[in-house]
Amino acid sequence: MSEKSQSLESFWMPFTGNRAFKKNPRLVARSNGMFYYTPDGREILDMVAGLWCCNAGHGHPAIVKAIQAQAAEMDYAPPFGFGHPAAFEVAETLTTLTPEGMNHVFFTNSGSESVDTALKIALAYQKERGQPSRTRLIGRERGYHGVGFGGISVGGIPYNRKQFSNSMIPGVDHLPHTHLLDRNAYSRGLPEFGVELADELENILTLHDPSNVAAVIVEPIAGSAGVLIPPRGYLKRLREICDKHDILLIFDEVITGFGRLGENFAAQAFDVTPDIITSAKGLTSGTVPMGAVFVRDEIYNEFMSKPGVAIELFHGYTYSAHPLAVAACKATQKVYADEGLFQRAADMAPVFEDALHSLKGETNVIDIRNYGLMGAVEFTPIDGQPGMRGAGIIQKCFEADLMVRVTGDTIAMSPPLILGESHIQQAVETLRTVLRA
Ligand code: PXG
Repeated sequence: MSEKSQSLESFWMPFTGNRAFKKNPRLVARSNGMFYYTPDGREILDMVAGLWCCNAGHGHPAIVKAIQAQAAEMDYAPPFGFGHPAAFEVAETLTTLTPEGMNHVFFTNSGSESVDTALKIALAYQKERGQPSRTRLIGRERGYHGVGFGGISVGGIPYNRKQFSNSMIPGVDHLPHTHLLDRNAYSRGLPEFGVELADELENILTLHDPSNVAAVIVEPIAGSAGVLIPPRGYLKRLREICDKHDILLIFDEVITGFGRLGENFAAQAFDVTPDIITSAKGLTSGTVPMGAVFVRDEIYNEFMSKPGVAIELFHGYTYSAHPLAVAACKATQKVYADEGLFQRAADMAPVFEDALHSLKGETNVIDIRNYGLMGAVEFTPIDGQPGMRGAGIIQKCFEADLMVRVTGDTIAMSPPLILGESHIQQAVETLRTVLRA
């Protein structure tokens, strides 16, 4: 390699402290199964599935083969006004995984695009059905819905909004977050306290009048904010309030979809059916960028019920249903089904839970929480330097051959669904050693 090609300067890295990273880069060059490999050959246990996405593990031969074959067969097909058969086929397969009555899917290329697509569908639907005053959107504090203007507007992570504060879409309110550390610390599975936080939705609706509200969007489990599990009964209550006022409920399942919680979607894990589900990540096991937005039949049918054959929704992407993504998706879904990976996630969840909770009492640990194969350990922040402890811990973990995700002073884990008990033990004992050092 030339001197120039070795420089890290040209790539402006996303959501990364570029200067800190470039002084001390954490590079991975190869992956297989549960592991990444550094350029110098160190084996790193991947307890985040890349970035919450590689649910089938890395380099699954059937998925690799499908992508290679598709690249040779047809590189690209225009999705506006033309189609390719596999896109329709995979759409039909995917809608067998959704709750009943959700049989239509719009393809995107990422979670952010899925969210902005869902918000636009919700707004357009309200107009289509003759309720044009329903324009307001409701998100939640600490919610993460990607980085589009819609997503950051309904999102509730202060840093993601601060640099763009004057450019949010108008008419958005936020529910309170549900992270009640003092009451729910060390909950296993759904926390006991906090269902009443859903009632704040009624207050927001009273303020604006429900006839002005289009949709509520929440992550069933908030991922980026540090794995915030919904209090028992909370999502059901949100659903009831939305039903009462004829408001759409959107579940952002970019992380919770495709087996993460031991079911197809969180909708099934929590037995609450939203009107729209956004997804990405596990859809293709992270192999090729792809997102999908699932809608209830009533929504799709509303758009299709008007006379004429004109375009029903003025929205779409050059790469919607890209052939490589479709091939990857089809192969990924087959791997999930053939290998029973969602059930495997359900089977491993109690082992994961016990191992994580064994860290209770370690230095600076103030909370441990988990559901399915999502888990988090929260630490006391260093005085006046929030986030510094978390940043130090992931660096030390990486040096000890373990990849975990950090958000503030919380370490999150969201491993590939193929993991075994030995991986769980390795991860937890590595973290324990790091915390004791
Ligand atoms: N919604 C949710 C719930 C997500 O978790 C997105 C939307 C956006 O997806 P894209 O594909 O546009 O990135 C996400 C993405 C983290 C982290 O810090 C989480 C995500 C992305 C990057 C980092 O944990 N989730």
